[in-house]
Amino acid sequence: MVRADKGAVLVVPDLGVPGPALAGPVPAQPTPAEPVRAALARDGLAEHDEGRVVPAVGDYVLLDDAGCVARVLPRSSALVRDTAGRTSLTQVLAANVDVVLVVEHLDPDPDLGRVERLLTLAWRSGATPVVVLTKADLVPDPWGMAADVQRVALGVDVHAVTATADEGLGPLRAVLTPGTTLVVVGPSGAGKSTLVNALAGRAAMPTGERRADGRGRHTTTHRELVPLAGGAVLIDTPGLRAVGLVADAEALEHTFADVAALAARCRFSDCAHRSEPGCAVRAALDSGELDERRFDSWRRLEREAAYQERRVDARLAAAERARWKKLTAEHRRGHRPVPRA
Ligand SMILES: Nc1nc2c(ncn2[C@@H]2O[C@H](COP(=O)(O)OP(=O)(O)OP(=O)(O)O)[C@@H](O)[C@H]2O)c(=O)[nH]1
Ligand SMILES: [Mg+2]
Ligand SMILES: [Zn+2]
Repeated sequence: MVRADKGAVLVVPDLGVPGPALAGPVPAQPTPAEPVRAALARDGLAEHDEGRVVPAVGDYVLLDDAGCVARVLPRSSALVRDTAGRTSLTQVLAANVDVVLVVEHLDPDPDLGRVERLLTLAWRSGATPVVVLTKADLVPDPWGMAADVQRVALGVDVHAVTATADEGLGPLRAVLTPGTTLVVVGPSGAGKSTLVNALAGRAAMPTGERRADGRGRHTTTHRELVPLAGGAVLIDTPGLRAVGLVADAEALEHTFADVAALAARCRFSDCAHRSEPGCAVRAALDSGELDERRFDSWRRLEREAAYQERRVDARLAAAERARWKKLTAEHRRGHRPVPRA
């Protein structure tokens, strides 16, 4: 099985898992060449260019005889984030992942809004999210804190772990079945690489000390595939600074199933949940059934998703206009009177 990794391809042991068939020569493992980068350079593509499928970490790729990427195979899932760049709207963080481990530290306190944001990203990817709360050893009541996080992670398994002492990793190891791909996402310093190393049973990724203010140092600077002896694959990623959301209504409804259920009970289907009569969301906020933080978080992510959608629409419209302009110009050229000889 050949998969795209940081600028190269990596041969992941083929364990007879149903997957795309490979054509062409399979390079010896690990591949020292840089076929992915070569393909990008050849085609003049940036890593997150749109309009062409550019290999991302985790992609299955077909190589040509020269060992260059000839084709990226269709993705079963893709973890995508919004980029603020002008030339590109989205960036594929990882492709063909089965499980997204949303990694959040217990010390400093977990950021519930960030967990909700990453869960939405994960739901949208098509993979199954799992929340991993790290540094359980640094807090007196990790289970109480995990219960608080569980309240915002509906329908998602939440585990508190101490990766440095190999505590609480059992349920995660159970997920590492042959052929399964997991990606870790979360802020810098949360302990993603430490977790990857603990699950891999070797120091596959360098880890970093936290700064005095508890923030991370952005130790991991690229995304990397880490194949495990048992046949599962982990993808480590750099700490996400600000994660732009590429959400859709469905992903948000997954993350905020409680709010969505309330909103469905409002008298008006286009209720803005401000002061409309018969607003079930307002009633839940007033009674304390729904807390303001979660409501605000939902609102913010909904706004972002709507903005993202408008941006995509505007881009599509601009592309369509450009296409027509080109067609019209070609048409005119085609009908230009031929000068007499
Ligand atoms: N006490 C304690 N420290 C931990 C635990 N997990 C990770 N750490 C420490 O947290 C620091 C940051 O860990 P990393 O694994 O480098 O964090 P990261 O999420 O990969 O960070 P970036 O690569 O910057 O995104 C290191 O000093 C780890 O030893 C834990 O369970 N308990
Ligand atoms: Mg790291
Ligand atoms: Zn309402």
